Amino acid sequence: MSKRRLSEQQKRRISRQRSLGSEKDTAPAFEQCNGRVVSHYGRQLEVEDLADDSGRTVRCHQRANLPSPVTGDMVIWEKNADGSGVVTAVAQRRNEFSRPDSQGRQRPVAANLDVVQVVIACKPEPFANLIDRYLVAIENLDLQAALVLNKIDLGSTDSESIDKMLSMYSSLGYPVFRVSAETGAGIQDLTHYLEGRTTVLVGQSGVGKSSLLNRLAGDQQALVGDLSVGKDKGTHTTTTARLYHLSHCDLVDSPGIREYNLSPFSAAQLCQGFVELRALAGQCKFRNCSHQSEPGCALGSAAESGAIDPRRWLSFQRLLNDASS
Ligand SMILES: Nc1nc2c(ncn2[C@@H]2O[C@H](COP(=O)(O)OP(=O)(O)O)[C@@H](O)[C@H]2O)c(=O)[nH]1
Ligand SMILES: [Mg+2]
Ligand SMILES: [Zn+2]
Repeated sequence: MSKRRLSEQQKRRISRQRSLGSEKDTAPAFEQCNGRVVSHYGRQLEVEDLADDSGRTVRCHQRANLPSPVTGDMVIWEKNADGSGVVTAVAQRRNEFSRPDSQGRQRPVAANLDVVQVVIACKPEPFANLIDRYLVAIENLDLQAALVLNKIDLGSTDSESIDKMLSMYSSLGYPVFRVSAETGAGIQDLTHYLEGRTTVLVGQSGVGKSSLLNRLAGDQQALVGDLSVGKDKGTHTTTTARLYHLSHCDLVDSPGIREYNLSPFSAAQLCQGFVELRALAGQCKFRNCSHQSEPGCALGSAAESGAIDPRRWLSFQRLLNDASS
């Protein structure tokens, strides 16, 4: 057989790839999709049938050669005779939020988002750099970040410094909310902000993400109640992100993580990720400035003059120290 001729197997594979839209230019548009991935368990997907407003979901398998869909992905699926489904194409993602797995590989958590809401709590207290790490990741993905302090009903031994820190983030332009999922304090403002958007809740395990989801669901709690809060109930929600349609917004509850142990950012990603440093990074005396106490460093001068918050500067320096290149 001539080398230039494709084998029957190759031909079949190519035509299958085309029909499945696994290539960028053949991926279906959102309008063509009849399903949205609500959650996934291994290779099994729970897909919302978009044919009507019922919110009905179908258990689907995915065709083997498809890129792994994640929560929030728009898909085309077909019904099997047994009532289950098969996902045959995945639309090009508008964006995705990813984080490293235990081996340090970036794994997408959810796709097609408007906001990444970083949840912290008075207890457990956020560990150093956590918020800045999240913000660097979010800024580099070109997503909108918002900060939520939960459990304000508990107070904190250090509530003054947490408050000062949040005010600083607010002055950088980040929306900041102080709430209690327990008492409902501050929830109205947050509800207002989330309206019409798709938001993923991220943050350390135990900060109250699932509780917030429940509180935000209000009288729709039945929708999420049995699946979210607690260690014993709905165990699958602790291992995979899940999309919920509330009457006013879409929320993705993500599994808790003990730490946000990112593979190190590059220096360029850090400059991009610290919004107050972004514009300064091109103004250093040396083009290859490492921003670690070189003469003529525009960032260093700004820090010295007090134009940059000392805590943020310290955090930037620490992350720079671990920078990959
Ligand atoms: N006091 C208080 N406890 C809360 C609040 N929100 C959540 N909790 C508790 O914090 C624990 C962890 O909540 P959970 O929603 O499972 O956190 P997740 O791991 O981030 O989803 C649970 O025992 C909740 O009852 C709050 O606003 N105030
Ligand atoms: Mg949870
Ligand atoms: Zn510099």
